[in-house]
Amino acid sequence: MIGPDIAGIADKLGAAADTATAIPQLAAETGLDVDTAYGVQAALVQRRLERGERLVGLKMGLTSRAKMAQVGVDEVIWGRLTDAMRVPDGGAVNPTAYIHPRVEPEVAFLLDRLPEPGEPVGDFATAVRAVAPAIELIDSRYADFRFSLPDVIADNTSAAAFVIGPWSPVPAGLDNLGVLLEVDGRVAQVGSTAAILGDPRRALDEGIRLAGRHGVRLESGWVFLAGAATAAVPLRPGAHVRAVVEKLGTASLRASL
Ligand code: 0L1
Ligand code: MG
Repeated sequence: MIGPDIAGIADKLGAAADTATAIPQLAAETGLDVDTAYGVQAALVQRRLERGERLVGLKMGLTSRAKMAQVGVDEVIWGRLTDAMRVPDGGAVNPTAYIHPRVEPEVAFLLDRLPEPGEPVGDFATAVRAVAPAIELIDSRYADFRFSLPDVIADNTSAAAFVIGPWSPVPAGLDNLGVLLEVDGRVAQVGSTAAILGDPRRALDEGIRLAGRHGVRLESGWVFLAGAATAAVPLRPGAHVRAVVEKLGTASLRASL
């Protein structure tokens, strides 16, 4: 039996991102399942690497109930981050370069000494060198931000850009820190790091486990976005967005007009 055309689907998703043009969902029509969708994601990111981008980390998606409810999907997923997706803290993005950008407050880890594949993270402070507040900019390449689980996995879990705030040493607890997402100085979302799988440290175990199933090993020096603490909000032209995470500080970005 002939399977889905992985390269062809990756080309469609890549072109949608490059031209900021939404496309219809692909999974049902092409017979994509979760495993094949991760193959599409690898091919999609490979296109970026072939044009000179570097793999700099991993992100977890749908780690909170709010996010799962927002998109109608109920499994944790992971995607790949490249250097071209990183926006300096306080920097600007052009919202017209995206289809329907949304922003969400996250917690980032700077990875250090990770366990062997298949092993759980024993000592978190050994595996993670530093933590930071972060903003993820997500942009589904599918029309109306609607997709099935294989669709969103193939689309690199809607990854588009990210901002990392100042790194701090790993604090004693990360499991119930207050989180705000402010837009133009007003609070748009309120949450807690507890929304990230009960404790964002759990996201690292999940990332190692789930990526390992597809032969991907996390590396020292990589960034790891543990997941969003609230639902995502649309990024409007001219908006100033700030994520505030208790004990960790802030990360911000501006959308140009
Ligand atoms: O980072 C995320 O949680 C996004 C995962 C994909 C779902 C979405 O696009 O909202
Ligand atoms: Mg996210």
